[in-house]
Order: sequence, then C-alpha cells, then structure tokens
Amino acid sequence: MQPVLGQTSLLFIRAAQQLHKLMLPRQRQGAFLQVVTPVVIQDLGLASAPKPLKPKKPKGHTEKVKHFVDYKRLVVRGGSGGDGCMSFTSLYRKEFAGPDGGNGGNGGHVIFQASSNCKSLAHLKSVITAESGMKGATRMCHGRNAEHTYIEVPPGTIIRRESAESVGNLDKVGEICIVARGGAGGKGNYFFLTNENRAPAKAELGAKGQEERLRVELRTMAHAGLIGFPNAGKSTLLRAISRARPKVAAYPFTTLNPHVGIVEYDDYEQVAVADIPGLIKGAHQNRGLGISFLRHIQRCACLLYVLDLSSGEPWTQLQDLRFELEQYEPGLSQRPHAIVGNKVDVEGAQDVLAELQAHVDLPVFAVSAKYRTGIEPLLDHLRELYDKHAGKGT
Ligand SMILES: Nc1nc2c(ncn2[C@@H]2O[C@H](COP(=O)(O)OP(=O)(O)OP(=O)(O)O)[C@@H](O)[C@H]2O)c(=O)[nH]1
Ligand SMILES: [Mg+2]
Repeated sequence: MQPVLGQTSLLFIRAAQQLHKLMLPRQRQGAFLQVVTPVVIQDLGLASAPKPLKPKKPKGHTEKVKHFVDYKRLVVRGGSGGDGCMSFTSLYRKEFAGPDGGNGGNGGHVIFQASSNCKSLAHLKSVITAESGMKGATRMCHGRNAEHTYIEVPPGTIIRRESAESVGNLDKVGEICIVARGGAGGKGNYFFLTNENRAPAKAELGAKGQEERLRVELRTMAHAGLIGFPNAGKSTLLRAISRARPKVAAYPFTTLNPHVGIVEYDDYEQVAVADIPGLIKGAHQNRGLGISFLRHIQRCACLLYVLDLSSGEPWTQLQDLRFELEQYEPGLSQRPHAIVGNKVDVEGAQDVLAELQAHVDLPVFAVSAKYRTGIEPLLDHLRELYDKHAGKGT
C-alpha cells in the first residue's frame, strides 16, 4: 500500500521544489532528497532509532598517538606591571619645568575560558605567564597596558589550588575565570606633583603579577568507559568502533594512558568512549597502574565491562572489577552499565558465553573486536544508554 503523505510533507516538498529550481546544477545533486527525506520520514511517523555510522575518514598515519589528558598541574603567573618613570623636564628658557615621568602599564591577567573548541587539557603548558605592562616614559608617556592571556579549556573544567581550595568551575561555554591577576603599573613622578612638593623625586615600581600553583581537572571525561582486566581487548574494541588508535599488543598493561574515541550516529550525535588502562585485583590499594585510573572511571557516565571470553571464568572477572570499583567509591559499580564478552571468535568461547549469560542478569554483548563482529548491537545499546543517562537531556 502506498503511504499517504501528511500535510506538512506536501507543503514542505513544494517549498523544496521551488528552492531546488533556484540552485546551481552542481548544488542540486542529492540536495532535494537530503532536505525532504527527514521531514517526510518524521511526518509519516517512520522515524527509527539512530544508527551508528562507519567512520568515513581513514585512520591517521602519523606515528604519534595523543592520549587523553583530563588532569594537569600547572603554574600560572600574571604579568608584572610596568615601572613608573622618574624624570624632570627642561625646556627652552625654563630650565626646571617640573616632573614629567609617566605611569607604567598594568600587567595582563591569565584567564581560563570554557570553549567548545577543545576537548581535553593536553594543550595546557605547565607554566603559563601573561604579558607584562610597559614602563612609563618621559614627557608624561604612560606605558601600554598588557593584553590578558585567554586560555581555552573544555566546559566542565574544575580549577583548584594546591591546597584543594576551589578557584572556579567552568560549566558553560563562554564562562571565564581569572586564575592569576596581573600587577598594577607603578606611578611615575608626575603623579606625585603637588602644591607642596613641586619636584617629587619618587616613582613606583610595577607590582609583580600573582603566581598560583593550580590543579586543573575535567569533571567528565567521556560518556562511556571501557573497563576490564589487562589484555581483555579494550583498545582493540575502541579501534573497531572509532578512529582512535590506542596501541594493541598481546601483553598486559599495553595502554598506560586513557584514550578517547568518538562513535558517530546518523543523527549527528557523537558519543565519546574512553579506553581506560587495565585494572587488576587490589587496584583500589594502588596496585597495578594504581588508583589514578579509578579516578578516570569516576568521570564516565556509563560503563562497559569488557570481559575476555577466552580466559577461564569471565564472571569472576566481572565480580572482581565491580569489587574494585565499589572499594574505590561506593556505588560506582552501579553506574548504568552493559557487559561485553570479547574474543567470541576463540574456540570454546560460545560455551563460556552461555555460562556467563547464566551468571549475570544483564544481556551480554558477544563481540569479536579483532574481527569486528557483533559490534552493531553493542553500538545500538550504547546509544540507548547515552540517551538515557549521558545525553543532553540529563
Ligand atoms: N582472537 C581475538 N583476539 C583479540 C580480540 N580482541 C583483542 N584481541 C587480542 O588481545 C590482545 C590484547 O588486546 P588489547 O586491545 O591490547 O587489550 P587491552 O584490554 O587494551 O589491554 P591493556 O591495554 O593491557 O589493558 C591483543 O593481542 C589482541 O590482538 C578478539 O576479539 N579476538
Ligand atoms: Mg589497551
């Protein structure tokens, strides 16, 4: 049966036809369908769940792979103020024409600004110094005030002093926080001219800029985090679902720093997935790669437990992982999560999978990250988790 087009669709198609006539032939290709199809689909109620897109761009070829930085300690220094000038002028037929030293300019501040252009803290230098103001000069010339130094940081950045005292939280794009103030410029001797003192022989030095040691961290790191024992195949899985390129090798602790990859869907929504270095028993007591990686897990809205189906009993792996998370922060293991059984291509993995399914109450997504099978249902479920727990509405 032919579907009957709704009123909105008909009106929209007519408008699009008119627009199409005005387009250049080069612009026309596919444009009509691109514009009209989503409206018709919506109007007829044919809209379905968003589908993950395969990455169109090839992976990069450069050797250097950047890891994700969500915590940095740095020193910020405001610019110093310019010194005031001490000078006396002498003119034709007026030898002692009085003081004429100008004021120094103010030093610039260091200002952090939340911006959607950056995603991590990797670009922050360990020492950030703002410009200094210029010195004052003779003939009452004031020094130039320095420009402020704006540093872009991702929204959700928390700034603290070394003593853990909060300096600021930048949650929305455009918000700013002055982290180090510049020094004021010194006054020149002209400033001190009074009726009592017609020849002041004093000028000020510019003040030093404020210096602070800061800890900058991100409140959220990714929408979903891949958690598992070393060698479970987390990095292989992230490579399979995104353009990220974490190192993969057949020995434990290959990944030493977290990597974040982006999964794209056909409604242009992007879901960030983090590959977190492997956890081992006793990680909450700083064993293995230590407690810092548990901190990364805290910053993911959803968790994907990646279990290795080729190793003995994956359900004990799951228990151990949950235990470690729970010891680090009560309730952490109860974050919205899904269970992924990796290496389903290995011999005997199907039997282990059936047994694992009997031990857990959630569905297990059986995938082979290496051969990229079973990925699609996992990504569909990831999107559901994202919509419910990590998306814009939450
Ligand atoms: N047969 C098979 N091997 C896999 C699969 N996924 C990963 N591997 C292999 O398992 C080994 C470990 O993979 P990684 O992705 O480095 O594991 P990881 O969990 O990131 O390990 P760490 O970074 O050390 O925590 C590599 O030799 C992979 O080739 C899979 O689906 N099937
Ligand atoms: Mg890895």
